Parts: sequence; structure tokens; C-alpha cells
Amino acid sequence: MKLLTCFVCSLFVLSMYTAQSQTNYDESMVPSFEIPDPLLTFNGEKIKSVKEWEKIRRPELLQFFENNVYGKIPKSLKIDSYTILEQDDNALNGKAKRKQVELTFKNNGKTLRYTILIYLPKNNVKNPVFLGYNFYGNHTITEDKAVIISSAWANNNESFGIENNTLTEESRGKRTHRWAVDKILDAGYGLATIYYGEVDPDRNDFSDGVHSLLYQKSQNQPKPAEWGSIAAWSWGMARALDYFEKDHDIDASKVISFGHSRLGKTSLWAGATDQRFAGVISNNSGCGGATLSKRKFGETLAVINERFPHWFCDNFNQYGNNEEALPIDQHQLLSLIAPRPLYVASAEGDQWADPRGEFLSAHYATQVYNLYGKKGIETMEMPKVNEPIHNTVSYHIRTGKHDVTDYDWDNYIKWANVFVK
Ligand code: GTR
Repeated sequence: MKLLTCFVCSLFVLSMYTAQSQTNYDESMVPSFEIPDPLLTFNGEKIKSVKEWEKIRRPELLQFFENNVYGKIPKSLKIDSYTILEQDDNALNGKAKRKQVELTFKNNGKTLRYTILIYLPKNNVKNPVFLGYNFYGNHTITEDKAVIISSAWANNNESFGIENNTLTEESRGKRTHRWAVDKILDAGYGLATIYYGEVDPDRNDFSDGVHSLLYQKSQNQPKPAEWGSIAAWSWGMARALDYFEKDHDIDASKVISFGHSRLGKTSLWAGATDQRFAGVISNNSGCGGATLSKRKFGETLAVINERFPHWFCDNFNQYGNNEEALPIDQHQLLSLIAPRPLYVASAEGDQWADPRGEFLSAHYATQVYNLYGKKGIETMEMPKVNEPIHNTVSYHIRTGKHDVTDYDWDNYIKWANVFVK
């Protein structure tokens, strides 16, 4: 049995090695393909007005992404109750208000709980807020000792001191560089974050997380068109927004969804499915996020679906090594966010996420913004590194690797000041 497992493991590693060694990083090898037109319906009708976009095209595109990419949420599940677990009006050396709010959901005899960590400027007004998930627990984004450590399942990570899938004190503050808490507060925004593993643990196991609360009798995994983990995480962001509507310190009409990498894919899907998000940020979201799948540059659909079979719905598998068959591409996901402000950011050292594909995607989504009289990425010429383009649709590529940096936050804040605040 051990031998067999070993054999299966080696096959997997070998296939991953082959897939990754076949990765294309050569622009001249990008296949030629037609960009699916956001303003042409699946029946070939040209969309000429905002009204037609909102009545005909937007719904059919959204439905396609729901049924074939991220998966549908089987039914609605509302907050059962919320509890302020902890609150301090003099947090971060007197600089901020801090709240830790637990949301509880109940269905099918099961309970799901997750905690939102919120920092707010110390004032008496309703504040705009950046909302985004973190990868290793709320306590990793700050040195603040009061932040509660989640007991949810986590991926092991030696450098974070995570063993036995359990988060510990050792990782407190390990990810402060990704969360510019001071800058955000100084600019007059709140920051809210959630450990994504509390909503759905990031593993190919659908017995846990929010999915299990919505199964029908004897169902134990989502149907082919039903939600994967990205849709589950997006759902969690929307429920946090439900809570914000009740919180007197937060301006729920000015909540910006933010996310990095897989959580950037999540941020985009949250913004597309819930139009209450006032702005959306995709930080290095790459394949299945902002970048164009049909370019097959860097990570491809076959590779992402093999490595992370739980992120998308099962229907999405049919497009692995078969991108030509896709009647849509990811710029149309971006177009679903129109006319709300959208920021797509890439990093020079993150070729796996295909920066050029992310840029072009923002460009091709722009025609829907233009329909609303808004400016986006009008040019097809990629800007130089560290030379951002700021419009309702914004874009930058910065120096450095796959990460979130102060440079990113400086730009998100500048853009939000003009287009969201
Ligand atoms: C990578 C994956 C990317 C990206 C990234 C992340 O391994 O291939 O699509 O999502 O993980 O989330 O860190």
C-alpha cells in the first residue's frame, strides 16, 4: 500500500513537473486568438447602451461564470447572529479602534463561524473600509497581541511555525509587510480582514467549510455547476458586508474588496457577484483571476485545475488544454465590475501570473466602462514598471515578486481617494 501511494505520489510530482516545465514564458509563443467581445451577446447581438448591458449582456455573462467557472451558490445563507468578541477604542498605541466580530451561520444542523478583525481610524464618522482575506490568520497581519488566533485548519508552513495544521503564536506579525495598517488608517480608511480558512479550509475536501451547510440530503460535494472554494470565500466577503451595514463605524457604501493571488481571484468574484462593493482590487491574481486564459502564458487552466481542484466548479475542468472552447475570457469578469472602480496590479517578477495578460484584460474590459462614460486602460501599450495608470480602471506593474508591498498600498490609497472615497 505504501509502495503504491509512493508510486501515485511520484506520478503526481512527475506530471506537475512536466506541466510546469512546459510553461510558456515566451511572448512570441502566445497563440493568436480572438478576444471575446464583452459587448456582443452569445447570440451575436451588439450591445449599444448601458440599459442593454445591464438587462441582457451582464446577466448572461455573470451566469456563464457562475455555471462554468466559479460555481453557483446553491441557496442563500444569512447571518444567524454576530458577536463582538472584543473591542478596544485605544488600540495600536492609541491610534485606532479595534473590533473582532464573529459571524455565526446555521443550517442543516451545522454551524459555521468566522471572525472579522477590524481596525478603524479614531473618529466619530462612518469610514470607508478595505476588506480582504489573509492566508495564515488575522494575527499574522499585525504584532498586536490582542488579535485572536484562529483555531481553524491551516496549511502547514515551517517558516510560520504551523505544524499539524494548527495556527500558533509563532506566526503573529509574520505578514505585517503585506498589510500597510498605518498608511490605511492615516489615509482615513478602515481595514477589515478574515482568515480565509475559517470560511472554507483551502484543501480539496468539501466536507468542511461553508459548503457543508448547504448540501441537500446525502450530498457530500458540490454538483458540477456548484461553488468551489473561490466562490465560497467570495460569499464570506459579501456576508462581512452584510455585517458592515449594521456597524455604525463603517460606511458600507464604500467598502473596497481587496485580495492577493488566490484571494485576488476571490476579490474579483466577490465584486462581480455583489454590486454593493464600491471598488475592487486584484493584486497579482493571475490565472482564473484577472489574466486572460487564452494567452496560455505562465499558469494555465489545466495546471491550476490539477493543483487546486477545489477552487473552481467541476465544469471548469473541460477548458483545461482546451481554452479555445471558452466562449468568454477573464476581461469579461472584470467588465462585470463596471462602472465601479477597479484596480488590477501585477509584479514584474510574477510571470506565473502573466502580467501582460492582466494588463490586456483590464484594457479589454474598458469598453464596458466607456459605455458608462468612465475611463479605464485606454492604451494597449503596457506602462513601464512603477509607472501606474490611474483611472476608474487602474493598472500598475511594479518591480519585485509575487507579493503585496507598500508600493501597492500607496497606489490603492491614491486611487481610492479619487475614485471611491
Ligand atoms: C499559486 C497558484 C496561483 C496563485 C498562488 C497563490 O500556487 O498557482 O494561481 O493563486 O498560488 O494564491 O498564492
